[in-house]
Amino acid sequence: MDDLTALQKRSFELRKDIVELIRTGKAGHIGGDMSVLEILMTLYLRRMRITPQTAASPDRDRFILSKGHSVEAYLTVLAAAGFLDIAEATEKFSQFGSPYIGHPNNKLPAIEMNTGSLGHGLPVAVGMALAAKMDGKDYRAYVVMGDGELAEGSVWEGAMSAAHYRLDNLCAVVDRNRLQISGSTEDVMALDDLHARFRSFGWHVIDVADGNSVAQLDAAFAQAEWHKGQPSVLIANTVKGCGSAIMENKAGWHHKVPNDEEYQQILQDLAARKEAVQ
Ligand SMILES: Cc1ncc(C[n+]2csc(CCOP(=O)(O)OP(=O)(O)O)c2C)c(N)n1
Ligand SMILES: [Mg+2]
Repeated sequence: MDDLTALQKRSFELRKDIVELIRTGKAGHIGGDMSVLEILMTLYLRRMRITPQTAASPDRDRFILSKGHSVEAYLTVLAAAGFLDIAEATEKFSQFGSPYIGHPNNKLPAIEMNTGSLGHGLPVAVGMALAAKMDGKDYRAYVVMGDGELAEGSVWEGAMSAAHYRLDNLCAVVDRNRLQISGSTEDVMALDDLHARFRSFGWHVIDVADGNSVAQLDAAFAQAEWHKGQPSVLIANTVKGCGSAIMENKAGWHHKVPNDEEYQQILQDLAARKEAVQ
């Protein structure tokens, strides 16, 4: 089995970690955790130049999870990359006084920015990428946004400035799961043709047909690294709740703690999906 297939298989173990974290903390945005997981895995376990040893280096790649409500997936992947201990994070998740709170907390290693109020990650990532250019450094800046998040006007101010400054060291990812908190993005605030919108803002657009495929994401991030003169955006077509049919593509699973029966079903589904990866 090659490395990418092994990573794809591992995604189902990490999905189980996410479910355990949410059940212990009695809170969590499970749907968006499941859609964004492979994006975070590909970045932290394949592409980004950052390790626990270099987390404070001025040359590290920068990352912002702008859709901060997916913190459970983020903690799980940070643990898989060696930045923190998943058992400790699970035990303390959502406890009073704990650093493992319901949105990213920059008191933890590798977390650059507290997020949760949607629409702020891209503008800050633009500043990071611009700073690299001004300082003559070659680190890259990555930001992951939700598709519902794109209704925030600040995203488009950031998009405009990234193209203006030709920030080819900036790569944005849209977790295009087609749902936001209360229903379909196309009903709440329509985005299509999203590719054309980003192109018209001066971005290099890369479509990722299956945004839950580590192999497809890995190739797309590589393409973004080669592309010069423009910022790149990956439009990653993901499945909200990916991993179990009871959660998939259902707006009601945006924020939800699985009950005992749902929990058993999810574990069964994750085991079957893991088995099916060859
Ligand atoms: C400025 C702001 N407005 C509203 C919210 C409440 N909120 C939390 S998650 C969410 C939906 C986001 O949808 P999307 O970006 O598509 O996330 P995903 O589907 O990946 O979970 C909303 C409206 C927020 N966190 N910040
Ligand atoms: Mg969404």
